[in-house]
Amino acid sequence: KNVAILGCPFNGGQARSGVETGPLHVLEHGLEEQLQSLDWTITSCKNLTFTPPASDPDEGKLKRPRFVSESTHKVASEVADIIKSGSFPLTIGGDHSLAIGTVSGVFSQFPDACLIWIDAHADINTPASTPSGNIHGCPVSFVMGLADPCPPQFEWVKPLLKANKLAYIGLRDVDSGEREILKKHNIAAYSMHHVDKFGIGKVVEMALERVNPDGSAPIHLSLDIDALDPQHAPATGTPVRGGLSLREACYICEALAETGNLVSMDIMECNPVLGIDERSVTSTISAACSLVRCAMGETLL
Ligand code: DIR
Ligand code: MN
Ligand code: MN
Ligand code: MN
Repeated sequence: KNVAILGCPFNGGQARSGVETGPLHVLEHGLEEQLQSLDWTITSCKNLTFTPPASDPDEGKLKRPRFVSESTHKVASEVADIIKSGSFPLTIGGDHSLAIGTVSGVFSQFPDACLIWIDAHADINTPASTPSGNIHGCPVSFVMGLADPCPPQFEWVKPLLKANKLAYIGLRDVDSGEREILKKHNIAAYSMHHVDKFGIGKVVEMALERVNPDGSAPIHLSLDIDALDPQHAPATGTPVRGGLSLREACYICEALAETGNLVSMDIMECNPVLGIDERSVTSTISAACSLVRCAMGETLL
């Protein structure tokens, strides 16, 4: 069991600074030691550096397109290299636009993989539908090739993700343009309503059945900490009330670990600067570390 930790102190996909300090806080919380005690060998632990271009005018509504494109391109090649070297890429954000890179890297190496996206938001806005212009609300549309036309800065992004290989859990703040996309492409999307109605166990089972019916596909997990209810993870850029309990989110991670098919994970959008006090920062970071441990084999008994 080899893991390579990729710290991505990147904030260019949204407007609130501080999210770039997420990786440092997560590592300072002792994540490496925690993974070692789960019998993982840490083959590398590096922090990428991201430098914004001198000039980065909007592309249509999209903000900081060059910075996001160059940064995520770098992440894509790092993630692909980690997989080639036989390690599990654990990518720590940074904002969720980074997933343009992680998903591109994973799917370049595992073309038949599926993607489980745990988030309050669907992050599937296109350059046309985005209400904010923040690219962290768009990464899924980019890796599916729904951005039509593809913004010139992102021509390197290949449409590697098919609609039937994507499932969401935890949604509760979905823009109207995103709803149309989810419906049009018949994407497996489980909102908090479904979690309430069926329970988290059944929801995970249904999600996996949709994207991975024969149970053999490699799985990439992309986890936005704002999927958690703000009572458990307050220090994040776009908190939305009515979210997953810490146990529900841990359960998702445990269930994915149990499949034995998890090949890569992202933990994104911890913003320590937005914690109102030390306790709210610590609870957010410690929740993030718990989720990673659950996905990487920690069990309660
Ligand atoms: C909104 C918010 N859907 C947008 N998205 C967020 O800006 O596209 N994603 N916060 O994490
Ligand atoms: Mn986000
Ligand atoms: Mn989110
Ligand atoms: Mn997100």
